[in-house]
Amino acid sequence: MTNVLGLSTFVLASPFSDADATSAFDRTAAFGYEVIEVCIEDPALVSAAVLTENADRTGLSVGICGAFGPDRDVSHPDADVRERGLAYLRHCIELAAAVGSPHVAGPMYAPTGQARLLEPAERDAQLRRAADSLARAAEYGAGRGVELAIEPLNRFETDLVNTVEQALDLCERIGDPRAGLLIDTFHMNIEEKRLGDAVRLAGDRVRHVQVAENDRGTPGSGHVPWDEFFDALDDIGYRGQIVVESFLPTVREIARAVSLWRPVAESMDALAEGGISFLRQRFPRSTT
Ligand code: LER
Repeated sequence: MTNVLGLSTFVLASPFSDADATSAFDRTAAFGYEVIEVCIEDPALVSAAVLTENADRTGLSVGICGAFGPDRDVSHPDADVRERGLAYLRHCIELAAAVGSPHVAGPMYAPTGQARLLEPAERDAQLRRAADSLARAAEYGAGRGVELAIEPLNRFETDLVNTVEQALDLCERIGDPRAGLLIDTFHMNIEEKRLGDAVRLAGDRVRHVQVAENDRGTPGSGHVPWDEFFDALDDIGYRGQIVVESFLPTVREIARAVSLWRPVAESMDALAEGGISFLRQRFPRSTT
Protein backbone atom coordinates (compact mmCIF):
# COMPACT_ATOMS: atom_id res chain seq x y z
CA MET A 1 0.00 0.00 0.00
CA THR A 2 1.12 3.51 -0.73
CA ASN A 3 -0.09 6.86 0.54
CA VAL A 4 -3.40 7.95 -0.96
CA LEU A 5 -4.59 11.52 -1.19
CA GLY A 6 -7.99 12.68 -0.04
CA LEU A 7 -10.25 15.69 0.33
CA SER A 8 -12.51 16.51 3.27
CA THR A 9 -16.17 17.22 2.61
CA PHE A 10 -15.78 20.22 4.94
CA VAL A 11 -14.24 21.85 1.84
CA LEU A 12 -17.21 20.94 -0.38
CA ALA A 13 -20.53 20.96 1.48
CA SER A 14 -21.65 21.55 5.05
CA PRO A 15 -23.51 19.94 6.67
CA PHE A 16 -22.73 17.15 4.19
CA SER A 17 -25.82 15.17 3.16
CA ASP A 18 -26.81 12.45 0.71
CA ALA A 19 -28.09 15.23 -1.55
CA ASP A 20 -24.53 16.57 -1.89
CA ALA A 21 -22.97 13.18 -2.64
CA THR A 22 -23.12 13.09 -6.45
CA SER A 23 -21.52 16.48 -6.86
CA ALA A 24 -19.02 16.05 -3.99
CA PHE A 25 -17.78 12.67 -5.22
CA ASP A 26 -17.61 13.90 -8.84
CA ARG A 27 -15.67 17.01 -7.92
CA THR A 28 -13.27 15.14 -5.62
CA ALA A 29 -12.51 12.58 -8.33
CA ALA A 30 -12.16 15.30 -10.99
CA PHE A 31 -9.62 17.17 -8.81
CA GLY A 32 -7.59 13.92 -8.87
CA TYR A 33 -8.05 12.71 -5.27
CA GLU A 34 -8.41 9.02 -4.43
CA VAL A 35 -10.28 9.41 -1.14
CA ILE A 36 -13.22 11.50 0.02
CA GLU A 37 -13.35 12.07 3.76
CA VAL A 38 -17.00 12.37 4.74
CA CYS A 39 -17.60 14.43 7.86
CA ILE A 40 -20.69 13.44 9.78
CA GLU A 41 -22.16 16.67 11.10
CA ASP A 42 -25.76 15.44 11.06
CA PRO A 43 -25.97 11.62 11.02
CA ALA A 44 -29.59 11.73 9.85
CA LEU A 45 -28.48 13.29 6.56
CA VAL A 46 -25.93 10.66 5.49
CA SER A 47 -26.55 7.04 4.49
CA ALA A 48 -24.10 4.22 3.80
CA ALA A 49 -26.03 3.17 0.69
CA VAL A 50 -25.61 6.55 -1.02
CA LEU A 51 -21.91 6.77 -0.07
CA THR A 52 -21.23 3.25 -1.36
CA GLU A 53 -23.13 3.84 -4.59
CA ASN A 54 -21.08 6.99 -5.28
CA ALA A 55 -17.82 5.32 -4.27
CA ASP A 56 -18.51 2.50 -6.74
CA ARG A 57 -19.46 4.98 -9.45
CA THR A 58 -16.37 7.20 -9.07
CA GLY A 59 -13.74 4.74 -7.78
CA LEU A 60 -13.09 6.88 -4.68
CA SER A 61 -12.46 5.32 -1.28
CA VAL A 62 -14.42 6.78 1.64
CA GLY A 63 -13.04 7.86 5.02
CA ILE A 64 -15.28 8.76 7.95
CA CYS A 65 -14.57 11.72 10.23
CA GLY A 66 -16.64 12.85 13.20
CA ALA A 67 -17.73 16.38 14.13
CA PHE A 68 -17.77 16.63 17.90
CA GLY A 69 -20.04 19.47 18.88
CA PRO A 70 -21.16 20.20 22.47
CA ASP A 71 -23.76 17.37 22.56
CA ARG A 72 -21.20 14.70 21.65
CA ASP A 73 -19.16 14.56 24.82
CA VAL A 74 -17.80 11.14 25.82
CA SER A 75 -15.89 12.75 28.71
CA HIS A 76 -18.80 14.54 30.40
CA PRO A 77 -19.33 14.01 34.16
CA ASP A 78 -22.96 13.00 33.48
CA ALA A 79 -23.17 9.35 32.34
CA ASP A 80 -26.25 10.02 30.17
CA VAL A 81 -24.40 12.71 28.23
CA ARG A 82 -21.44 10.35 27.79
CA GLU A 83 -23.78 7.67 26.47
CA ARG A 84 -25.18 10.09 23.89
CA GLY A 85 -21.62 10.89 22.78
CA LEU A 86 -20.87 7.18 22.52
CA ALA A 87 -24.05 6.55 20.54
CA TYR A 88 -22.86 9.09 17.95
CA LEU A 89 -19.40 7.49 17.85
CA ARG A 90 -20.90 4.01 17.44
CA HIS A 91 -23.01 5.31 14.58
CA CYS A 92 -19.86 6.68 12.89
CA ILE A 93 -18.14 3.30 13.42
CA GLU A 94 -21.07 1.45 11.82
CA LEU A 95 -21.02 3.84 8.89
CA ALA A 96 -17.24 3.42 8.54
CA ALA A 97 -17.62 -0.37 8.51
CA ALA A 98 -20.38 -0.18 5.91
CA VAL A 99 -18.41 2.05 3.52
CA GLY A 100 -14.99 0.41 4.08
CA SER A 101 -13.32 3.26 5.98
CA PRO A 102 -10.42 1.84 8.04
CA HIS A 103 -11.07 4.35 10.82
CA VAL A 104 -13.28 6.93 12.41
CA ALA A 105 -11.19 10.07 12.79
CA GLY A 106 -11.41 13.27 14.80
CA PRO A 107 -11.02 14.86 18.25
CA MET A 108 -13.45 12.37 19.80
CA TYR A 109 -12.35 12.74 23.45
CA ALA A 110 -14.25 15.99 24.20
CA PRO A 111 -16.45 18.58 22.52
CA THR A 112 -14.46 20.66 20.06
CA GLY A 113 -14.04 24.23 21.26
CA GLN A 114 -13.96 23.38 24.99
CA ALA A 115 -11.04 25.39 26.36
CA ARG A 116 -11.25 26.05 30.12
CA LEU A 117 -9.00 26.74 33.08
CA LEU A 118 -9.15 23.48 35.07
CA GLU A 119 -7.43 22.10 38.15
CA PRO A 120 -5.06 19.25 37.22
CA ALA A 121 -7.24 16.79 39.18
CA GLU A 122 -10.35 17.81 37.22
CA ARG A 123 -8.50 17.43 33.94
CA ASP A 124 -7.21 14.05 34.98
CA ALA A 125 -10.74 12.93 35.87
CA GLN A 126 -12.00 14.10 32.49
CA LEU A 127 -9.20 12.23 30.74
CA ARG A 128 -10.11 9.08 32.65
CA ARG A 129 -13.75 9.39 31.59
CA ALA A 130 -12.70 9.99 27.98
CA ALA A 131 -10.38 6.96 28.07
CA ASP A 132 -13.11 4.70 29.52
CA SER A 133 -15.57 5.76 26.83
CA LEU A 134 -13.03 5.46 24.02
CA ALA A 135 -12.00 1.99 25.22
CA ARG A 136 -15.63 0.98 24.72
CA ALA A 137 -15.67 2.61 21.28
CA ALA A 138 -12.41 0.85 20.31
CA GLU A 139 -13.91 -2.46 21.36
CA TYR A 140 -17.03 -1.73 19.32
CA GLY A 141 -14.85 -0.87 16.30
CA ALA A 142 -12.73 -4.00 16.71
CA GLY A 143 -15.54 -6.33 15.79
CA ARG A 144 -16.17 -4.24 12.68
CA GLY A 145 -12.61 -3.71 11.44
CA VAL A 146 -12.66 0.00 12.28
CA GLU A 147 -9.95 1.75 14.31
CA LEU A 148 -10.03 5.08 16.14
CA ALA A 149 -7.83 7.90 14.83
CA ILE A 150 -7.71 10.40 17.71
CA GLU A 151 -6.76 13.97 16.84
CA PRO A 152 -4.89 16.40 19.09
CA LEU A 153 -6.23 19.92 18.56
CA ASN A 154 -4.59 23.25 19.17
CA ARG A 155 -5.06 25.02 22.52
CA PHE A 156 -7.87 27.27 21.28
CA GLU A 157 -10.00 24.26 20.32
CA THR A 158 -9.47 21.98 23.31
CA ASP A 159 -7.87 22.03 26.74
CA LEU A 160 -7.53 18.24 26.88
CA VAL A 161 -5.22 16.89 24.14
CA ASN A 162 -3.02 19.43 22.31
CA THR A 163 0.08 17.43 21.41
CA VAL A 164 1.13 14.03 20.12
CA GLU A 165 2.62 13.30 23.53
CA GLN A 166 -0.74 13.93 25.23
CA ALA A 167 -2.56 11.87 22.61
CA LEU A 168 -0.17 8.98 23.22
CA ASP A 169 -0.90 9.27 26.94
CA LEU A 170 -4.63 9.08 26.17
CA CYS A 171 -3.99 5.97 24.04
CA GLU A 172 -2.09 4.40 26.94
CA ARG A 173 -5.05 5.09 29.20
CA ILE A 174 -7.42 3.58 26.63
CA GLY A 175 -5.16 0.53 26.57
CA ASP A 176 -6.29 -0.77 23.19
CA PRO A 177 -3.95 -0.99 20.17
CA ARG A 178 -6.90 -0.14 17.92
CA ALA A 179 -6.87 3.39 19.30
CA GLY A 180 -4.29 5.45 17.39
CA LEU A 181 -3.65 9.01 16.26
CA LEU A 182 -4.79 11.40 13.59
CA ILE A 183 -2.07 14.00 13.11
CA ASP A 184 -2.96 17.31 11.47
CA THR A 185 -0.33 19.81 10.30
CA PHE A 186 -2.51 22.81 11.20
CA HIS A 187 -2.68 21.89 14.88
CA MET A 188 0.88 20.55 15.03
CA ASN A 189 2.23 23.79 13.61
CA ILE A 190 0.76 25.61 16.62
CA GLU A 191 1.57 23.08 19.36
CA GLU A 192 4.64 21.02 18.49
CA LYS A 193 8.18 22.36 18.74
CA ARG A 194 9.26 20.38 15.66
CA LEU A 195 6.80 18.64 13.37
CA GLY A 196 9.32 15.94 12.40
CA ASP A 197 10.04 15.00 16.02
CA ALA A 198 6.32 14.85 16.81
CA VAL A 199 5.62 12.57 13.83
CA ARG A 200 8.47 10.27 14.85
CA LEU A 201 7.19 10.22 18.43
CA ALA A 202 3.74 9.20 17.17
CA GLY A 203 5.42 6.46 15.07
CA ASP A 204 3.33 3.40 14.39
CA ARG A 205 0.43 4.83 16.37
CA VAL A 206 -0.42 7.11 13.40
CA ARG A 207 -3.66 5.91 11.84
CA HIS A 208 -4.52 8.95 9.74
CA VAL A 209 -3.08 12.25 8.46
CA GLN A 210 -4.79 15.55 7.67
CA VAL A 211 -2.98 18.43 6.03
CA ALA A 212 -3.64 22.15 5.87
CA GLU A 213 -1.41 25.18 5.66
CA ASN A 214 -0.63 27.23 8.78
CA ASP A 215 -3.64 29.50 8.04
CA ARG A 216 -5.76 26.51 6.99
CA GLY A 217 -5.32 27.54 3.38
CA THR A 218 -3.86 25.58 0.48
CA PRO A 219 -1.08 23.17 1.50
CA GLY A 220 2.19 24.52 0.13
CA SER A 221 1.14 28.19 0.19
CA GLY A 222 2.42 29.11 3.67
CA HIS A 223 5.09 28.27 6.22
CA VAL A 224 4.39 24.70 7.38
CA PRO A 225 7.76 22.85 7.11
CA TRP A 226 6.44 20.34 4.60
CA ASP A 227 9.70 18.57 3.76
CA GLU A 228 10.36 17.98 7.45
CA PHE A 229 6.82 16.63 7.91
CA PHE A 230 6.85 14.34 4.87
CA ASP A 231 10.38 13.09 5.59
CA ALA A 232 9.21 12.10 9.07
CA LEU A 233 6.17 10.29 7.60
CA ASP A 234 8.65 8.35 5.46
CA ASP A 235 10.79 7.62 8.50
CA ILE A 236 7.87 6.03 10.35
CA GLY A 237 6.79 4.12 7.24
CA TYR A 238 3.33 5.70 7.18
CA ARG A 239 1.18 4.25 4.41
CA GLY A 240 -2.33 5.55 4.50
CA GLN A 241 -4.59 8.46 3.73
CA ILE A 242 -3.37 12.06 3.59
CA VAL A 243 -6.45 14.28 3.53
CA VAL A 244 -6.64 17.99 2.73
CA GLU A 245 -8.88 19.67 5.31
CA SER A 246 -10.22 23.20 5.46
CA PHE A 247 -13.65 24.56 6.22
CA LEU A 248 -16.44 26.24 4.30
CA PRO A 249 -17.88 29.32 6.01
CA THR A 250 -21.17 27.38 6.30
CA VAL A 251 -19.79 24.84 8.82
CA ARG A 252 -22.07 25.14 11.87
CA GLU A 253 -21.50 22.12 14.17
CA ILE A 254 -17.98 23.28 15.10
CA ALA A 255 -18.00 26.83 13.70
CA ARG A 256 -16.75 28.59 16.83
CA ALA A 257 -13.90 26.14 17.26
CA VAL A 258 -12.83 26.37 13.63
CA SER A 259 -12.93 30.20 13.74
CA LEU A 260 -12.40 30.73 10.03
CA TRP A 261 -13.77 34.22 9.64
CA ARG A 262 -12.19 35.11 6.30
CA PRO A 263 -11.37 33.31 3.06
CA VAL A 264 -7.95 31.62 3.18
CA ALA A 265 -7.85 30.77 -0.52
CA GLU A 266 -9.22 32.32 -3.69
CA SER A 267 -12.01 29.74 -3.56
CA MET A 268 -12.58 26.30 -2.03
CA ASP A 269 -12.05 24.78 -5.50
CA ALA A 270 -8.72 26.60 -5.78
CA LEU A 271 -7.74 25.21 -2.37
CA ALA A 272 -8.68 21.66 -3.40
CA GLU A 273 -6.85 21.95 -6.74
CA GLY A 274 -3.77 23.64 -5.30
CA GLY A 275 -3.65 21.10 -2.47
CA ILE A 276 -3.53 18.08 -4.71
CA SER A 277 -1.06 19.56 -7.18
CA PHE A 278 1.26 20.32 -4.24
CA LEU A 279 0.87 16.87 -2.65
CA ARG A 280 1.26 15.00 -5.94
CA GLN A 281 4.82 16.31 -6.31
CA ARG A 282 5.68 14.31 -3.20
CA PHE A 283 3.21 11.43 -3.59
CA PRO A 284 2.87 10.46 -7.26
CA ARG A 285 -0.20 8.42 -8.10
CA SER A 286 0.39 4.72 -7.54
CA THR A 287 0.50 2.79 -10.82
CA THR A 288 -0.15 -0.64 -9.27
C1 LER B 1 -11.18 18.61 12.87
O1 LER B 1 -10.53 17.65 12.09
C2 LER B 1 -10.28 19.74 13.16
O2 LER B 1 -9.17 19.79 12.70
C3 LER B 1 -10.74 20.78 14.04
O3 LER B 1 -9.91 21.90 13.95
C4 LER B 1 -12.15 21.16 13.90
O4 LER B 1 -12.41 22.15 14.79
